[in-house]
Amino acid sequence: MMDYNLAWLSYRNIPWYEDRKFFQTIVTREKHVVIKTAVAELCRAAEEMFGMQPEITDRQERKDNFGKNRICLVMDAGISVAGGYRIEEYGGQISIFSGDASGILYGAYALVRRVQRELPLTGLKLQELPDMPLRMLNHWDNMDGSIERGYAGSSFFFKEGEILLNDRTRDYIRLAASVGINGVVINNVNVSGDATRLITDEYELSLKRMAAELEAYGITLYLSLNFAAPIELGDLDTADPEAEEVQSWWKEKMARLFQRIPNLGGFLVKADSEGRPGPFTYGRTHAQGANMLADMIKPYGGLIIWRCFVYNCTQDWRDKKTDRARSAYDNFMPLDGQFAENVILQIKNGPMDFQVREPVSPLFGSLEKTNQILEVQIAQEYTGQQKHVCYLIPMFKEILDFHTYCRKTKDKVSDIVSGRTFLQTECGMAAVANTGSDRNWTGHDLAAANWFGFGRLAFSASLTAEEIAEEWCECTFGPDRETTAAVTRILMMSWPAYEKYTSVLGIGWMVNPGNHYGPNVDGYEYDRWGTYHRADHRGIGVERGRAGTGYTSTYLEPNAAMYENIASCPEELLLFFHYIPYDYKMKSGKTLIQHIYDTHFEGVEDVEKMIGIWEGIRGKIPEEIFRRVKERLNHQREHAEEWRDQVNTYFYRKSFIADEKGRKIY
Ligand code: GCV
Repeated sequence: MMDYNLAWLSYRNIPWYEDRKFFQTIVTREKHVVIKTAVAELCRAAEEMFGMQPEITDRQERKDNFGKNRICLVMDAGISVAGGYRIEEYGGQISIFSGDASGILYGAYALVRRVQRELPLTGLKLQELPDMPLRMLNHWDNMDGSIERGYAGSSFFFKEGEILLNDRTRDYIRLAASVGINGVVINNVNVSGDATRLITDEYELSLKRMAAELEAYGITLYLSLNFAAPIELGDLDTADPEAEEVQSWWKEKMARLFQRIPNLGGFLVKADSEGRPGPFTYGRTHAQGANMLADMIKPYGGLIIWRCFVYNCTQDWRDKKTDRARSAYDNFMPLDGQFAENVILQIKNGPMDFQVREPVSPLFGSLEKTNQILEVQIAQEYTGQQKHVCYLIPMFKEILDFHTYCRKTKDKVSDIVSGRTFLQTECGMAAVANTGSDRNWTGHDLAAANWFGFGRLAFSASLTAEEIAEEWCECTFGPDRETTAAVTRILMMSWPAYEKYTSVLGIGWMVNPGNHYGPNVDGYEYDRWGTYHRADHRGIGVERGRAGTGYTSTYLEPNAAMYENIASCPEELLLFFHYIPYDYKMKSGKTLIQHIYDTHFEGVEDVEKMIGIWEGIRGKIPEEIFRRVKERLNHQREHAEEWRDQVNTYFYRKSFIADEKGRKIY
C-alpha cells in the first residue's frame, strides 16, 4: 500500500470516455529511453483510466485497420525548440511530433491531461514550445532527512546521510517531468557535513542511479556545491579560486565525478551569503569564483549556477544608508560581461527574500551579457508555509510580465529569462521546491497547484494563472464545473488575501524571527538582517528614493522615475520605496492608516469566504482531502485574525489614529 497519493497524476477510472479508442495502439520506431518512458506513461494512463492495455508496435501501417485508433510518437526535425511538441489528430490517428525525445514525453503528458479533463481528442491540434530552456526545481533537502524551509514532511531524497531511491523518488520524477521540469538540484544550497562529500567517490553509485532515473524522464541532475570543499574535505588549507593547488584540486575532483556520472548537469552555488564560504574571503570577485569552477567542468558540458543572494547579514539597524535591497545589484552589476559562458546567475525574483510583495530585482534588464535564471520560491516560507493557501502563480505572472525597458521590445522578465532578449540559451526559471514526504507531497493539498503551476508556467509563460489553476484542478479532482470554479476562485483569491492580512504595500517581514511564521511586527526591526519597516508615530516605510538609500536609481528609466516619485509609485509597493505618513491620502481617498486597518479586516473576511466556498463543494472532493484542507483553512482563519489584530493594534498604538469604522482594535 502506497503511503502517498499521486497528486495530479492520480488517474480516475473513466471507462465512458469515448476517445479512449486512440489508446488501442501506440506506434513508435524510436528507441530513445525517454520515448520508452513516454510509451510507458501512455500505457499506464490507459490502464488506470480505461483498464486498457495498448498494443505497442513499431509498424506504421496495418492492413486491417489503416492508421485507426492509435497514437504515433514521431521525431520531427521541424520542431527545433528543445522540448517542444505538436499533437494532431487526423483520420483516426493521433500523432505526437517533436524534435527531441523530451518533447515526445511532454506531448504524451499533455495528451493525458486532456483525457483527465475529458476533453475530446478528435480533431485535436495543439502545439507548445517551452519558453524557458531551463525549468528547474531546487530542493533545500539536507542529508539527515530534514528540509530547510520544508513544510511538507521530511526529505524523500535523503535519510540519515544516505541517498534514497525508491518508488517515491520515481513518482516524484514522474510528477516533475509531467509539468515539464528538466533540471533538479537535490540538496540544500547551504552545503555542509555529509553534503560536502556528495562530490566524492562515497556517493558515486547512488548519484549515478539517481541521474539515470531522472534522465529517463528528461531531467538532469544537479548538486549544490560547497565552495570551501577543498578545505572542508581536509585536503587543503585554502579555497582561493586563484590558487593553483585549489584549481588542481577541483580539476581532479570534477574529472573523477564527471567520468562516473557523465550526465550530471553541474552545480548550484551559494557563496558569500549568510555565512557560506565564497571568493570574498580571498579578496576575489564572484566572477573569479564562478569562472574557476566553470572552467573545471566545461570539458564535460557542465553548468555553474551561481546565486546572487548576497548581502550583509550583520547590518546595524541604526544605519539607514545601507540597504539590503541594493545588495545583489551592487555586487553583481559591475561584473556583467565577466562571467564564463557556462555560468548562469540565479537571481531571486525580488531584491529582498521571497516576501509576499516585492518589486522585481533590478538585475533583470540591467545585466545584458550574463546568463540568467529567475529564482522563485514555491516553498511558502513567507507566504503561509503551506498551512495557509496561497497560490503564487499570479505573483509569478506579474514578475514575468514586468517591463524592464532594457529594449524597445522583448524587454519583459519573461523575455530575458527565456533567452529572447539577449539571445541566450542557458537561462530559465528555478523554484525552491515545496515538496516532502507528506502523504500529499506538499502539506496543504492546494499547495500542489504551486508545484504544478510553476512547471506549467515555466514551460508556457503565456498561460494565465486561472488557466493553470483550472488545469491543475481538473487533473486532480476531475472535470466537474462547480468544483473547478470553486477551487479556482479560492486559489485566485488566496495571494491577495494573504497580502491583505499580513504586511501590505510592499513592506514585508513583520514575522517571527527564525521560523518566519506568524505575526511579530518588530520581530526583525532591531536585528542585523537588513529587514526593517521603520515605523514610528508619524508614518511607516523605507525611504529608498534619492533622499534615502538611492535604491530607486538601480532601475532603468522610466521605472527609476516611476518608483522615485511617490505619486507614480505603484501603491502596492509604496512602503517598499518610501516612508509615508499615516494621514497620506491613497488613490482610493482613504488615509494610509485607514488602508492598513481596512485591508487587514478584509483579508480575514476573504479567508471566511474561502471557507464558505470550500464547504460548498463537500462531497465533490475525496473526503480525506476535503477534511485536510478544511482543517488548514480553519487554522488559516485563526492565524489571519492574529495577524490582523497584532498589525492593526501595533499601528493604532503607534499612530493613535482610530479606525473610522470603529471596529475592535486592541
Ligand atoms: C537556504 C532565506 C532563508 C534561508 C535560505 C536563504 C537562501 O534567507 O530563510 O533558509 O537558505 O534564504 O535563499 O539561501
